[in-house]
Amino acid sequence: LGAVAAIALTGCASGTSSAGGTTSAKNIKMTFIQGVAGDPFYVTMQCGVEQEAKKLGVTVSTQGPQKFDPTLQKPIVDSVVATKPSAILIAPTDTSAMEAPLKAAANAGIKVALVDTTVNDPSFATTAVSSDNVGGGKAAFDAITKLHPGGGKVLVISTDPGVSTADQRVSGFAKAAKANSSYDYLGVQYSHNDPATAAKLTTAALAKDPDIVGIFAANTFAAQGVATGIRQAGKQNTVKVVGFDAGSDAVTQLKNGTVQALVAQQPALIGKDAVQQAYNALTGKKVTKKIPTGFFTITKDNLTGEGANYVYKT
Ligand code: T6T
Repeated sequence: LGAVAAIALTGCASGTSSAGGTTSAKNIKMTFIQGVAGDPFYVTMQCGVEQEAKKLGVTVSTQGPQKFDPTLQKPIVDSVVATKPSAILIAPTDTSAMEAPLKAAANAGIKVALVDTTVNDPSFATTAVSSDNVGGGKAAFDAITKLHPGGGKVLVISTDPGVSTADQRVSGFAKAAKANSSYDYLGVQYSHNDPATAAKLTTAALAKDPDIVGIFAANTFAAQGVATGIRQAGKQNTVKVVGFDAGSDAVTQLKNGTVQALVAQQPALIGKDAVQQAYNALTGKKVTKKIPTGFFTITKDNLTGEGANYVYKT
C-alpha cells in the first residue's frame, strides 16, 4: 500500500486543544477516548486528532483507561457522556461490552465516531475509521513467506478475543496460512495485552515446537513480549517475527534483529478522519459511514526510505 501517503504531523500538543475557527466551531467539543493510555498507537492518533481539531477550530480533550479493558473504559464513557460533548471519538476495548454504553451515548444525541476498533453492531455510529485489519493480517503472513519461503510451523500471539482489530488480523493471517500447504498454522494464543505474558507464551511454544519458523504478533504489546521471548529462547533471527504497529520499541526490535517486519498502521490519519467526519455530522455536511485506512510493511530494507514515513510519532 505504498501509494497511501502517511500524513505529516507538525507538532503534537497534549491535553486540551482548541484554536481559531468560527463561533459555531468553537462551541463544538469533542472527547477522544483511547483504547489504553500511553500506547504509542493511540498517542500518535491523539496527535492527528488534535491537529485536525485545531485546523477546524473545535475543542478536543483526550482520556484513556490505564489498561485495554472494558471495565475500565466504560466508566470513562459514562463520565464523558455526563459532560454532554458534541462528539465522542472512541476505540472500544470490546466488541460486546462497549456496545450498549456507546449506543446510549448516541441516543443521548452525541455523535459517536469509532476509531480503530469497533463493536458488534456499529449502526448507531456516525462513522467508523479503521485500518484494513484483515488485509494487515494477510500482509503479516505474506511477510513470513518472504522471510522464510521454505514453509513450516507458524503461530499467532494476539491480545484478547473481542478486540475487533486483533481478531480481524488473526483471521486474515489464519486464512492465508491455511491456504498455503507449505505452512502449518498452529493457531492463536492470547497475551491479554501484557508483554510478559506474550514472552512466556513464546518461550513455552518454542519449547513445545522448536521447529516453529514464524510468529505473528498481532499488536504492539504482543510484539514487545514475543521479541523478549525470542531472545530468551536464543532464537533471534532463526524464528522470523512479524509484529503489528510501529512504535519506537518496535523499530528498535527491527533494528536489532529480534523482529523482521512490522505492519504499520496510520493512526494519525485515523484520528484526523474521525474528527473531520464528526465535524461534518455536527455541521450538516456529508458524512462517510466507513473509512478504511492503509497499512505499510516496514522492514530493515525500507526503514530509512518509505518505511520511515510510517513509524509512529512517539
Ligand atoms: O494495534 C493497536 C490497535 O490497532 C489495536 O486495536 C490495539 O492494540 C494497539 O493499540 C497496539 O497496542
